[in-house]
Amino acid sequence: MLERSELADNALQALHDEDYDRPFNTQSLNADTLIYTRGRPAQSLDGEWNFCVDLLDTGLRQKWFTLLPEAPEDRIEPWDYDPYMGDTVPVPSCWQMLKEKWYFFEGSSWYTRALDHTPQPGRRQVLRVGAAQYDCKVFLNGEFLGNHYGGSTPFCVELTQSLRPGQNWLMLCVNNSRTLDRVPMRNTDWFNYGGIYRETALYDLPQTFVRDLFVRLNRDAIQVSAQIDGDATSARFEIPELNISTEIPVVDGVAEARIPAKPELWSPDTPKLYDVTLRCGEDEIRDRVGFRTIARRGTDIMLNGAPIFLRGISVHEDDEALGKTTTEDDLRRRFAHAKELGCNYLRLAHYPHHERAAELADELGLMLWEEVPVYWAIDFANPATLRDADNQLRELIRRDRNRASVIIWSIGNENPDTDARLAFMRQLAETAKSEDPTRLTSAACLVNHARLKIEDRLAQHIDVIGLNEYYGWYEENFDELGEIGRNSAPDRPVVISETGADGDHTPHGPKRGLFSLAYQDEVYRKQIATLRELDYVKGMSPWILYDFRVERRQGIFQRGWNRKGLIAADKETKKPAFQVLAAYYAERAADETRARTIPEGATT
Ligand code: GCB
Repeated sequence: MLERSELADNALQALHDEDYDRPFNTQSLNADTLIYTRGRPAQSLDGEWNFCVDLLDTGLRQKWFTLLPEAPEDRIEPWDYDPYMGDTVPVPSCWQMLKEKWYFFEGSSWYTRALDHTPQPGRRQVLRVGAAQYDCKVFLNGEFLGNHYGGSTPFCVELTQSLRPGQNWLMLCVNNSRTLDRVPMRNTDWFNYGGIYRETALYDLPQTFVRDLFVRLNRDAIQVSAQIDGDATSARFEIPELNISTEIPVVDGVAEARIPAKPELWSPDTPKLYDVTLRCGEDEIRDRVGFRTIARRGTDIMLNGAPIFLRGISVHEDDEALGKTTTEDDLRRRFAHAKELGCNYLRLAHYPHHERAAELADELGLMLWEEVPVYWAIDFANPATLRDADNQLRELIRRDRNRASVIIWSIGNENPDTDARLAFMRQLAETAKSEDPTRLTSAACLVNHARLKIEDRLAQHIDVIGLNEYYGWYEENFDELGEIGRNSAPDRPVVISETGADGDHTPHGPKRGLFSLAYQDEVYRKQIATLRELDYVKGMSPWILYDFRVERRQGIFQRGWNRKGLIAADKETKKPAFQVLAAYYAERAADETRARTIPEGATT
């Protein structure tokens, strides 16, 4: 099909053109086209979409997006894809979880659905996709509207100019190939899911609307920065509970104000949130925002001016049945387990998780580390890769910078200490500070195993040194961990961003030695005994809350799973190490409460 149609310049062009995708790799949908959508009415586009996997990229070569609905018997060419009939899949979902034959499929897939539209004069229509893994090209009624890179951040595309009255056809080409220039690259220790796996929605906006809003505490004031699209001279900002109702002038599309205020501070113990509204002309966005400060002082992490210890756990976005698709129940269960463990903090590894996670953490009083997938080997010398990583970081920050729960932006994980990597990561650290100067930056840094010392040039460019160490697992000699502790004198806080061991809880699991539950339990005990002696360690997020699916683990005890979870992949079965960590965190929490309630100088 189409090889012989007038769409190709000559009959065989589509078969010979290996640059077929170049016109569509524009990355034109990015942080600058993102729209802040919290509190806005939306028309959900979730539900059944027509679907087809496309291993050979025939769709882009043949321009499937130009196919317009035509009854099969009226067609004058044989179609290689039927966008308007045939297989459907639910959106959101990961295709691997839907059919066995799609389990290992990596490549392009096509999603098509109808969109009914009644045009209203003076309104603008915007499609928002919560996340599509990894590259997504958007077409409407045969027209290419834009392309997004990055598998875990949202993107928006304006449809206004291309929408027709009546029925429209929306087609998304989603590609999850692992390539050298992407972020992450080809090799990861998690499963490479594919698809539109977060919510899709249509927003109906007035001509002039609020594109972006950033609200935060700045000493004795609330600082508001908003970006307005269209003509506006002022916007009204309100926090009724604080008696704030302020008209902010809009100059060149920017509204900026510093409003004196003394809000009750957000903390894990008192997760206080305020209703916040910004109105501009006919447009309005609403959010619930908490106010707090987070800073570093020497080797301390200070929350609202007082030192804290981050009692954390790492977590992936992974589910036995749903893959990367996240549900409200799943998030609530995850946070309930974290609380049961005694956590006040979670590391959302290794990519931006569903935005609902930070909203819920705001409500429940949990602090978060959020991360971009600059993981292991990345093409650090490639400017296109840097542009992609930088954009993913901006999108994450713009999505979540009104969430009090988020205290750390992490810019990478276990990257080799080369000059190219340092330049790449310094740029990301600068981006994080320019997008949001109110939070801490971090990255999982390196230990010099030969010199037994924390040694990573990146450490100077971030606020908190994340450290992944697996003494007792990948590193055999446990005593070396204590030695690293003694040999290192970091000038800023260290958080143990990972440590742990696999434990196979199934009947296949061994009774002792590596992969046994007893061994995992023992590693936790030893880690805790060593780390508690290091006064610059200001938190930990052991690896990991739940077992998770991964292609690169095929040992007899792994069988396609990373089994370092404190809870098995069923998200129910707790392993004994869970209680070991819970006991330590209970002890730390009790110490903190005692320190807060006993006046300084008093003896017990
Ligand atoms: C790490 C990685 C993490 C892996 C973990 C492991 O250092 O950061 O992604 O899953 O170790 O289990 O080996």
